[in-house]
Amino acid sequence: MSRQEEILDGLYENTLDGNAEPVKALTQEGLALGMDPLNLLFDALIPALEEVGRLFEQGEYFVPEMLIAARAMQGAMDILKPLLLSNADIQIGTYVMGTVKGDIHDIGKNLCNIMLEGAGFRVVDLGVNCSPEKYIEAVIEHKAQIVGMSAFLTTTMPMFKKNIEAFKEAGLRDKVRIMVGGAPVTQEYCEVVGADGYAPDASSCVRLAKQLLAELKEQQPA
Ligand code: B1M
Repeated sequence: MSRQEEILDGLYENTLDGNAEPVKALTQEGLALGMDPLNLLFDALIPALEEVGRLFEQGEYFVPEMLIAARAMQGAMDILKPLLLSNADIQIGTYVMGTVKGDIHDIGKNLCNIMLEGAGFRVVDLGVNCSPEKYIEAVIEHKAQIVGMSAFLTTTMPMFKKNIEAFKEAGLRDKVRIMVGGAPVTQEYCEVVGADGYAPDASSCVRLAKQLLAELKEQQPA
Protein backbone atom coordinates (compact mmCIF):
# COMPACT_ATOMS: atom_id res chain seq x y z
CA MET A 1 0.00 0.00 0.00
CA SER A 2 1.37 3.47 -0.90
CA ARG A 3 1.74 6.19 1.76
CA GLN A 4 -1.09 8.08 0.01
CA GLU A 5 -3.42 5.10 0.45
CA GLU A 6 -2.34 4.73 4.07
CA ILE A 7 -3.14 8.41 4.63
CA LEU A 8 -6.66 8.00 3.19
CA ASP A 9 -7.21 4.90 5.34
CA GLY A 10 -5.82 6.65 8.40
CA LEU A 11 -8.00 9.71 7.82
CA TYR A 12 -11.08 7.52 7.45
CA GLU A 13 -10.40 5.43 10.59
CA ASN A 14 -9.35 8.35 12.78
CA THR A 15 -12.34 10.46 11.75
CA LEU A 16 -14.60 7.50 12.51
CA ASP A 17 -12.98 7.23 15.96
CA GLY A 18 -13.02 10.99 16.52
CA ASN A 19 -9.23 11.30 16.91
CA ALA A 20 -8.80 14.96 16.02
CA GLU A 21 -5.02 15.24 16.32
CA PRO A 22 -4.11 12.33 13.98
CA VAL A 23 -6.73 13.63 11.51
CA LYS A 24 -4.99 17.02 11.43
CA ALA A 25 -1.54 15.45 11.18
CA LEU A 26 -2.57 13.12 8.33
CA THR A 27 -4.28 15.97 6.47
CA GLN A 28 -1.09 18.02 6.68
CA GLU A 29 1.05 15.07 5.63
CA GLY A 30 -1.22 14.30 2.67
CA LEU A 31 -1.02 17.90 1.47
CA ALA A 32 2.76 17.94 1.92
CA LEU A 33 2.90 14.86 -0.34
CA GLY A 34 0.93 16.75 -2.98
CA MET A 35 -2.44 15.01 -2.48
CA ASP A 36 -5.50 16.88 -3.81
CA PRO A 37 -7.59 18.44 -0.97
CA LEU A 38 -10.75 17.19 -2.73
CA ASN A 39 -9.32 13.68 -2.70
CA LEU A 40 -8.87 13.86 1.10
CA LEU A 41 -12.40 15.19 1.50
CA PHE A 42 -14.35 12.95 -0.82
CA ASP A 43 -12.34 9.73 -0.47
CA ALA A 44 -11.82 9.71 3.29
CA LEU A 45 -13.41 12.41 5.43
CA ILE A 46 -16.96 12.46 4.01
CA PRO A 47 -17.21 8.64 3.72
CA ALA A 48 -16.12 8.44 7.40
CA LEU A 49 -19.01 10.68 8.47
CA GLU A 50 -21.41 8.67 6.33
CA GLU A 51 -20.26 5.57 8.20
CA VAL A 52 -20.71 7.42 11.52
CA GLY A 53 -24.33 8.06 10.49
CA ARG A 54 -24.81 4.39 9.64
CA LEU A 55 -23.36 3.28 13.01
CA PHE A 56 -25.62 5.80 14.77
CA GLU A 57 -28.67 4.39 12.97
CA GLN A 58 -27.66 0.87 14.02
CA GLY A 59 -27.35 1.94 17.65
CA GLU A 60 -23.58 1.33 17.76
CA TYR A 61 -22.75 5.04 18.00
CA PHE A 62 -24.49 7.64 20.13
CA VAL A 63 -24.55 11.46 19.98
CA PRO A 64 -21.14 11.93 21.73
CA GLU A 65 -19.42 9.70 19.15
CA MET A 66 -21.11 11.62 16.30
CA LEU A 67 -19.96 14.86 17.89
CA ILE A 68 -16.29 13.94 18.28
CA ALA A 69 -16.19 12.53 14.75
CA ALA A 70 -17.66 15.81 13.48
CA ARG A 71 -15.04 17.79 15.44
CA ALA A 72 -12.24 15.70 13.97
CA MET A 73 -13.59 16.36 10.46
CA GLN A 74 -13.91 20.09 11.22
CA GLY A 75 -10.21 20.22 12.18
CA ALA A 76 -9.29 18.82 8.75
CA MET A 77 -11.67 21.24 7.01
CA ASP A 78 -9.99 24.20 8.72
CA ILE A 79 -6.70 23.10 7.14
CA LEU A 80 -8.23 22.39 3.70
CA LYS A 81 -10.38 25.53 3.45
CA PRO A 82 -7.69 28.02 2.32
CA LEU A 83 -6.62 25.60 -0.41
CA LEU A 84 -10.14 25.32 -1.77
CA LEU A 85 -10.51 29.09 -2.03
CA SER A 86 -8.12 29.60 -4.92
CA ASN A 87 -10.60 31.58 -7.07
CA ALA A 88 -11.88 33.74 -4.24
CA ASP A 89 -10.58 36.97 -5.78
CA ILE A 90 -13.40 37.17 -8.35
CA GLN A 91 -16.89 38.03 -7.00
CA ILE A 92 -19.82 36.92 -9.09
CA GLY A 93 -22.69 37.41 -6.62
CA THR A 94 -23.78 37.29 -2.99
CA TYR A 95 -25.06 34.09 -1.41
CA VAL A 96 -26.75 33.97 2.01
CA MET A 97 -26.48 30.52 3.54
CA GLY A 98 -27.79 29.06 6.80
CA THR A 99 -28.99 25.88 8.47
CA VAL A 100 -32.70 26.17 9.27
CA LYS A 101 -34.25 26.77 12.69
CA GLY A 102 -34.10 23.78 15.02
CA ASP A 103 -31.12 22.23 13.25
CA ILE A 104 -27.50 22.49 14.38
CA HIS A 105 -25.74 20.37 11.71
CA ASP A 106 -23.26 22.51 9.84
CA ILE A 107 -20.46 20.48 8.25
CA GLY A 108 -22.27 19.99 4.93
CA LYS A 109 -23.31 23.64 4.86
CA ASN A 110 -19.75 24.76 5.59
CA LEU A 111 -18.45 22.58 2.80
CA CYS A 112 -20.92 24.15 0.35
CA ASN A 113 -19.81 27.59 1.56
CA ILE A 114 -16.16 26.81 0.91
CA MET A 115 -16.92 25.58 -2.62
CA LEU A 116 -19.18 28.58 -3.32
CA GLU A 117 -16.48 31.00 -2.17
CA GLY A 118 -13.97 29.10 -4.27
CA ALA A 119 -16.26 29.63 -7.27
CA GLY A 120 -16.38 33.40 -6.66
CA PHE A 121 -19.51 33.94 -4.55
CA ARG A 122 -19.39 36.26 -1.56
CA VAL A 123 -20.92 34.00 1.07
CA VAL A 124 -22.73 35.40 4.10
CA ASP A 125 -22.87 32.48 6.51
CA LEU A 126 -25.71 32.78 9.00
CA GLY A 127 -24.62 29.70 10.92
CA VAL A 128 -27.11 27.21 12.33
CA ASN A 129 -30.61 27.40 13.81
CA CYS A 130 -31.62 30.33 11.55
CA SER A 131 -35.04 31.88 11.95
CA PRO A 132 -36.95 33.10 8.85
CA GLU A 133 -36.28 36.70 9.99
CA LYS A 134 -32.54 36.09 10.02
CA TYR A 135 -32.52 35.01 6.35
CA ILE A 136 -34.65 37.98 5.35
CA GLU A 137 -32.59 40.56 7.28
CA ALA A 138 -29.39 39.18 5.74
CA VAL A 139 -30.78 39.32 2.19
CA ILE A 140 -31.78 42.95 2.67
CA GLU A 141 -28.54 43.96 4.40
CA HIS A 142 -26.20 42.25 1.95
CA LYS A 143 -28.33 42.64 -1.23
CA ALA A 144 -27.98 38.91 -1.82
CA GLN A 145 -29.20 37.27 -5.01
CA ILE A 146 -29.23 33.67 -3.76
CA VAL A 147 -30.42 32.17 -0.48
CA GLY A 148 -29.32 28.68 0.53
CA MET A 149 -31.11 26.74 3.24
CA SER A 150 -29.72 23.51 4.65
CA ALA A 151 -31.72 21.00 6.71
CA PHE A 152 -30.36 17.67 7.90
CA LEU A 153 -33.31 16.30 9.87
CA THR A 154 -36.68 15.21 8.56
CA THR A 155 -38.15 17.21 11.47
CA THR A 156 -36.53 20.49 10.37
CA MET A 157 -37.13 20.21 6.59
CA PRO A 158 -40.61 21.82 6.94
CA MET A 159 -38.81 25.05 7.88
CA PHE A 160 -38.03 25.50 4.15
CA LYS A 161 -41.70 26.14 3.46
CA LYS A 162 -42.03 28.47 6.46
CA ASN A 163 -38.98 30.45 5.33
CA ILE A 164 -40.28 30.72 1.76
CA GLU A 165 -43.66 31.91 3.08
CA ALA A 166 -41.82 34.56 5.10
CA PHE A 167 -40.01 35.74 1.95
CA LYS A 168 -43.39 36.04 0.18
CA GLU A 169 -44.85 38.02 3.09
CA ALA A 170 -41.84 40.35 3.05
CA GLY A 171 -42.40 40.97 -0.70
CA LEU A 172 -38.96 39.54 -1.49
CA ARG A 173 -39.76 36.19 -3.07
CA ASP A 174 -39.21 37.39 -6.66
CA LYS A 175 -36.02 39.26 -5.82
CA VAL A 176 -34.00 36.17 -4.86
CA ARG A 177 -33.47 32.59 -5.91
CA ILE A 178 -33.90 30.06 -3.09
CA MET A 179 -31.97 26.80 -2.97
CA VAL A 180 -32.42 23.91 -0.54
CA GLY A 181 -30.18 21.01 0.39
CA GLY A 182 -29.05 18.61 3.09
CA ALA A 183 -28.94 14.84 3.46
CA PRO A 184 -32.69 14.04 3.68
CA VAL A 185 -33.78 16.61 1.05
CA THR A 186 -34.88 15.57 -2.46
CA GLN A 187 -35.77 17.30 -5.73
CA GLU A 188 -39.37 16.29 -5.13
CA TYR A 189 -39.38 17.92 -1.69
CA CYS A 190 -37.81 21.05 -3.18
CA GLU A 191 -40.71 21.32 -5.62
CA VAL A 192 -43.30 20.69 -2.87
CA VAL A 193 -41.99 23.59 -0.76
CA GLY A 194 -41.66 25.91 -3.75
CA ALA A 195 -37.89 26.41 -3.72
CA ASP A 196 -36.07 27.26 -6.98
CA GLY A 197 -33.61 24.40 -6.83
CA TYR A 198 -32.12 21.49 -4.95
CA ALA A 199 -28.56 20.21 -5.02
CA PRO A 200 -27.46 16.89 -3.51
CA ASP A 201 -23.83 17.83 -2.81
CA ALA A 202 -21.39 20.72 -2.62
CA SER A 203 -20.22 20.68 -6.23
CA SER A 204 -23.74 20.57 -7.64
CA CYS A 205 -24.63 23.32 -5.14
CA VAL A 206 -22.09 25.55 -6.91
CA ARG A 207 -23.30 24.57 -10.39
CA LEU A 208 -26.92 25.30 -9.50
CA ALA A 209 -26.07 28.58 -7.74
CA LYS A 210 -24.31 29.82 -10.90
CA GLN A 211 -27.25 28.75 -13.06
CA LEU A 212 -29.82 30.45 -10.80
CA LEU A 213 -27.70 33.62 -10.65
CA ALA A 214 -27.52 33.73 -14.44
CA GLU A 215 -31.33 33.25 -14.69
CA LEU A 216 -31.94 36.00 -12.12
CA LYS A 217 -29.62 38.44 -13.91
CA GLU A 218 -31.36 37.72 -17.19
CA GLN A 219 -34.73 38.43 -15.61
CA GLN A 220 -33.63 41.47 -13.60
CA PRO A 221 -30.81 43.17 -15.55
CA ALA A 222 -28.83 45.64 -13.39
CO1 B1M B 1 -26.88 14.21 13.47
N1 B1M B 1 -28.18 13.25 12.39
N2 B1M B 1 -28.21 14.47 14.87
N3 B1M B 1 -25.44 15.02 14.44
N4 B1M B 1 -25.71 13.56 12.14
C1 B1M B 1 -27.79 12.86 11.03
C2 B1M B 1 -28.14 13.96 10.03
C3 B1M B 1 -28.61 11.50 10.81
C4 B1M B 1 -28.92 11.23 9.32
C5 B1M B 1 -27.87 10.33 11.46
C6 B1M B 1 -28.60 9.01 11.22
O1 B1M B 1 -29.54 8.73 11.88
N5 B1M B 1 -28.13 8.24 10.25
C7 B1M B 1 -29.87 11.79 11.68
C8 B1M B 1 -31.04 12.47 10.96
C9 B1M B 1 -32.16 11.51 10.63
C10 B1M B 1 -33.23 12.22 9.89
O2 B1M B 1 -33.89 13.07 10.40
N6 B1M B 1 -33.38 11.84 8.62
C11 B1M B 1 -29.31 12.67 12.78
C12 B1M B 1 -29.92 12.85 14.05
C13 B1M B 1 -31.14 12.01 14.34
C14 B1M B 1 -29.42 13.77 15.01
C15 B1M B 1 -30.01 14.11 16.38
C16 B1M B 1 -31.54 14.27 16.42
C17 B1M B 1 -29.52 13.02 17.36
C18 B1M B 1 -30.08 13.12 18.76
O3 B1M B 1 -29.91 14.10 19.45
N7 B1M B 1 -30.77 12.07 19.15
C19 B1M B 1 -29.29 15.45 16.73
C20 B1M B 1 -30.07 16.66 16.21
C21 B1M B 1 -29.48 17.98 16.67
C22 B1M B 1 -30.15 19.15 15.97
O4 B1M B 1 -29.75 19.52 14.87
N8 B1M B 1 -31.18 19.73 16.57
C23 B1M B 1 -28.02 15.28 15.95
C24 B1M B 1 -26.79 15.85 16.32
C25 B1M B 1 -25.60 15.70 15.63
C26 B1M B 1 -24.25 16.21 16.14
C27 B1M B 1 -24.35 17.59 16.82
C28 B1M B 1 -23.71 15.20 17.13
C29 B1M B 1 -23.37 16.15 14.83
C30 B1M B 1 -23.39 17.47 14.02
C31 B1M B 1 -22.14 18.28 14.23
C32 B1M B 1 -22.03 19.40 13.23
O5 B1M B 1 -22.62 19.40 12.15
N9 B1M B 1 -21.27 20.37 13.60
C33 B1M B 1 -24.14 15.12 13.99
C34 B1M B 1 -23.58 14.45 12.87
C35 B1M B 1 -22.10 14.60 12.68
C36 B1M B 1 -24.37 13.67 11.98
C37 B1M B 1 -23.91 12.82 10.78
C38 B1M B 1 -23.25 11.58 11.34
C39 B1M B 1 -22.97 13.47 9.79
C40 B1M B 1 -23.50 14.77 9.16
C41 B1M B 1 -22.41 15.33 8.28
O6 B1M B 1 -21.73 16.27 8.65
N10 B1M B 1 -22.21 14.70 7.10
C42 B1M B 1 -25.30 12.54 10.05
C43 B1M B 1 -25.32 11.22 9.31
C44 B1M B 1 -25.21 11.41 7.80
O7 B1M B 1 -25.34 12.47 7.26
N11 B1M B 1 -25.03 10.30 7.11
C45 B1M B 1 -26.29 12.85 11.11
C46 B1M B 1 -21.13 15.06 6.16
C47 B1M B 1 -21.56 16.21 5.27
C48 B1M B 1 -20.39 16.59 4.35
O8 B1M B 1 -22.63 15.75 4.47
O9 B1M B 1 -24.32 17.01 5.84
O10 B1M B 1 -25.09 15.53 3.93
P1 B1M B 1 -24.08 16.44 4.49
O11 B1M B 1 -23.89 17.68 3.47
C49 B1M B 1 -23.74 17.46 2.05
C50 B1M B 1 -25.06 17.49 1.28
O12 B1M B 1 -26.19 17.21 2.09
C51 B1M B 1 -25.08 18.82 0.61
O13 B1M B 1 -23.71 19.13 0.42
C52 B1M B 1 -22.95 18.65 1.52
C53 B1M B 1 -21.57 18.32 1.03
O14 B1M B 1 -21.56 17.44 -0.07
N12 B1M B 1 -25.70 19.97 1.24
C54 B1M B 1 -26.28 20.94 0.47
C55 B1M B 1 -25.75 20.37 2.52
N13 B1M B 1 -26.36 21.53 2.62
C56 B1M B 1 -26.70 21.92 1.38
C57 B1M B 1 -27.34 23.08 0.91
C58 B1M B 1 -27.56 23.20 -0.46
C59 B1M B 1 -27.15 22.21 -1.33
C60 B1M B 1 -26.50 21.07 -0.90
O15 B1M B 1 -28.17 24.26 -0.99
C61 B1M B 1 -28.61 25.29 -0.16
